[in-house]
Amino acid sequence: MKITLRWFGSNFDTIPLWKIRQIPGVSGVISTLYDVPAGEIWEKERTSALVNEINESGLELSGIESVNVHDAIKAGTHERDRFIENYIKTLEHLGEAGINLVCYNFMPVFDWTRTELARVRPDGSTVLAYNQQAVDALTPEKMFASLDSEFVLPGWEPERMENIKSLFETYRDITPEKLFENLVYFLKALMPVCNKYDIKMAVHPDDPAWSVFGLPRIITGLDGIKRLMNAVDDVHNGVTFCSGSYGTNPSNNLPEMIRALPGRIHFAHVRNLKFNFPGDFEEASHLSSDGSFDMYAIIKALFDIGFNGPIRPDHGRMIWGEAAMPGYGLYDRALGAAYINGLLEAISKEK
Ligand code: DNO
Repeated sequence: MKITLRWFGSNFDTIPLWKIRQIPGVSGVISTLYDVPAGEIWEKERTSALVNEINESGLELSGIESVNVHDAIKAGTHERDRFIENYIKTLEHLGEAGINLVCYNFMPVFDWTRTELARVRPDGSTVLAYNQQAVDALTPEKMFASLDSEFVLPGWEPERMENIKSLFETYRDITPEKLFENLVYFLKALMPVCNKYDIKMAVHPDDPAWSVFGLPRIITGLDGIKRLMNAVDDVHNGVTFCSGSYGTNPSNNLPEMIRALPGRIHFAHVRNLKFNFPGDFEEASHLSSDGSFDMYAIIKALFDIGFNGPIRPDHGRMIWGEAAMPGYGLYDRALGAAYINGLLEAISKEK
C-alpha cells in the first residue's frame, strides 16, 4: 500500500507540498484540477503541469480525486454522450501523463453531506458531524436558502449550487434503478480508454450511505457494489473503499466488505466515526478507541486481500489551533498517516 494525502492544489489548499513530504511514509498525493467544472475536458498542459509540480516536491501524483461526473451523465439526459466524450478525452490526457487511478462519485446533486462543520469534542478539537433530524427538518426551500457559499464542503462542485432548483427538477423521475443503469452506461463507454491506458476507475461511496433530500443513492453497501462490479466486469471498474462513508451505516461490516472485493478495491480512504445515537455521528480521530470502528481489522483486511494501491488518511479533526478546509487540515491527517504506518508495520511483521 502506498500512503498518500489528499491535496487540492497550490491555488486552493492551505497546505504546501513540502509539509506533506515531511510526513513519514507518505510518498504521494491524490489531487485534482479543482477549478475545472464537471463536464469540461482537462487540458493536457494543465495535467502535466500538476504532475511536474508534485514531482518537483519529491512526491508523486498517485491518483485523481476526483474527475467529477456531469449531472447529464448521472441523470441520463439527451446531452450525456457529449459529456461522456469529454470525460474520455480527459482520461486520455491523464493516461498520457501516466496517471492510472481516478476516483469519482455518482451522487446526484450533493457530494458528501454533513450538518455541522465544527462540532466541539470533549478534548476541544472540532469535527464534522451529521444529524439526521437536522436534515429532516429542512424543507427544500429552507435548504436552498441555507446553501450559501459558507456551506460548500471540500470536493463539492460549487457551480452545482447555482442551479440547485433545476438540478432537483432534473432528478425528479430518476429512480435508483435508473441511476444504476446510467452508471453502467457511463462505465461501459469508458472501459476501452481505461484498458488502453490501464486507468482504474474507483467509485466513491455515497456519504452518508443512504438517500438524502429524497435523491436516489446507490453506492451504499456491498450488494450495490457487487452488482456494479458484475454489470461491468472489468478490473478497471473498481471501488474506492471509504471506511467513513460505508461506515455511516452501522450494518455495513467494513472488514467483511473489503474481503468480499479482492482485486476490485483500487483506492482506500480510512477514517473513524463515532456513533452517538441512531441518526447522529461525528468524525473521530483515526485511533480505533476514539470512535466506533476497528481500524486494525480494516487495515488487516486490506492487507490480507493484497491491496497495494494508494491509501489515505481521511478527514481529520481540527486540532492545535489549525485553520484549514473542514476535514482537510494537516495535523490530524498526519497523525492518521502515522497511525496507518504503525498498523501496517505491525501487520506485515505478524506474517
Ligand atoms: C469527501 C470526499 C468526497 C470524495 C468524492 C469522490 O471528503 O471523500 O468528496 O472525494 O465523493 O468523487
